[in-house]
Amino acid sequence: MTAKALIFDVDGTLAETEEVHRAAFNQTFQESGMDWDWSVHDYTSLLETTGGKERMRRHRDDLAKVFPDDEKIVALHKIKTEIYAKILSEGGIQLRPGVADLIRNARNAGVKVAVATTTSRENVDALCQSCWGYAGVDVFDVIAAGDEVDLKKPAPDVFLLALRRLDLLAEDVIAFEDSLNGLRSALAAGIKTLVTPSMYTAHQNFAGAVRVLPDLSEKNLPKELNF
Ligand code: XBP
Ligand code: MG
Repeated sequence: MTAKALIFDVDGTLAETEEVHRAAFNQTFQESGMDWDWSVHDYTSLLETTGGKERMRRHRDDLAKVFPDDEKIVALHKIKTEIYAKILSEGGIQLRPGVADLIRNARNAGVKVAVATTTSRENVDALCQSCWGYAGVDVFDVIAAGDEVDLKKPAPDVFLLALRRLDLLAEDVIAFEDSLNGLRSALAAGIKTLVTPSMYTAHQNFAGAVRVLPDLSEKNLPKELNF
């Protein structure tokens, strides 16, 4: 399983950020005078829809409402992104075990590291600043974000974009994902994928993954990834 690059999902894989996203959504709803308030249970099911705007549209449609309309959802999502960045800037999150070492060791060994995420580049930067103290481009060689592609995960688009930017083939890389939508996306791009389930995805079935690991600590990694 030798690789020229590692491609990481962000939410749930680098850190348990979905709890921060959920808090940011709920604060947005409250500040906007809405009665939406997503519990962990609600959010587990809502996460089947990737992307924050798409998730809000789905919730509105589930309620069979017309408000908030799509334009309002774009405005709500802007507020949510600001709140998310603020929570992270206050030190609201830590990387999952093994992530920092794996990324540092890979780079030191000349293996490239990339991101393929549903969230925005803005949110990747907020996480990198909070956890590494650097912008995303200083932590990763390549960033491919959800707002840069036509179709979000489980479509392969964001992984294909990461491969193009790395100038590598699918067979040259390994992906790291925490969710079934992410696994499907990476597999559809033809990429071998390791899964580290997160708090919202532990119940999912990861058939097709090369490994399912509790986390990315050195002791759990296949020897080819102990750089
Ligand atoms: C993560 C997501 C994202 C975040 C919110 O999926 O679906 O939508 O929940 O981010 P993955 P935005 O980990 O598979 O990439 O609100 O910026 O869309
Ligand atoms: Mg994820």
